[in-house]
Amino acid sequence: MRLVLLGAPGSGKGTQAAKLVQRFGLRHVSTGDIFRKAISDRSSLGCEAKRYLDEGLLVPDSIVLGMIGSILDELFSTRGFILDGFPRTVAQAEQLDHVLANQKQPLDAVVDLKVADEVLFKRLLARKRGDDTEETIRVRLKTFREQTEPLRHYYALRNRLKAVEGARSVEEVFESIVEHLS
Ligand code: B4P
Repeated sequence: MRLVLLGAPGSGKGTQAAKLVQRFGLRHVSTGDIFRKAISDRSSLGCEAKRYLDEGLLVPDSIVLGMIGSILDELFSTRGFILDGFPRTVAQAEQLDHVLANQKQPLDAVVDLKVADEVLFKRLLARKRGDDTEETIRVRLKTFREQTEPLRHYYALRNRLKAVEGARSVEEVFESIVEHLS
C-alpha cells in the first residue's frame, strides 16, 4: 500500500501514521521528522531548515526536492509506505508523480485529515513543540491554506483523495481511515 497523509499542521498526520505503520507494516517517511533530526544533529540541512521551521514557513522546494529523491528511491523495495507531510506543494506533488510513474507504482490513496482551525490551534499549543508558538501557528495555518491546500484539488482530479473528519478521537479517526483503505 502506498499512501500520502495530507492535512493542516496538527491535523494528526504523525499520530495516524504511527498507527498505520503498526497495523499494516508500512515504511513511514515524515519530512518534518527528517528536518527536526537534521536540526538536532546540526547538519548543514538542519542549519538551512531551522529558520523556516522556527518561522512557521515551509522549507523551500529547492531544499526538499534535493533531499527527497534518494529517500523515495529506497521505498520501492518495501511492501508499502506512508508519506507524512510530503508533498506539501504542487511542485513537490509533481516530483512525486514523476518518481511514482518511473517506478510504475501509483499511490493507492491520499488521506486528507480535515480539522477546523480552532481545534488545530488548541492541539498545537498543547503540543508545546519549539515551532508551536501562537504567532508561528498563525503563519503555519496561513501557509497551509496558500501552499498545501491546493493539493486537495490536485489529488481530487486524480481520484486519489479520501477525506476523513479528523476532529474526533484518535481511534475514531484511525478506524475511518482503515475503512477508506479497505
Ligand atoms: P510536520 O512534522 O509534518 O508536523 P505537523 O504538520 O505540525 O503535525 P501533524 O499533522 O503530524 O500533527 P500531530 O500528529 O503531531 O511539519 C513540521 C514543519 O516541517 C512544517 O511546519 C514545515 O516547516 C516543515 N516541513 C515538513 N515537511 C515539509 C515539506 N514537505 N516541505 C516543506 N516544509 C516541510 O498532531 C498534533 C497534536 O495533536 C499532537 O499533540 C497530537 O497528540 C494531537 N492529536 C492528534 N490527533 C488527535 C486527535 N484525534 N484528538 C486529539 N488530539 C490529537
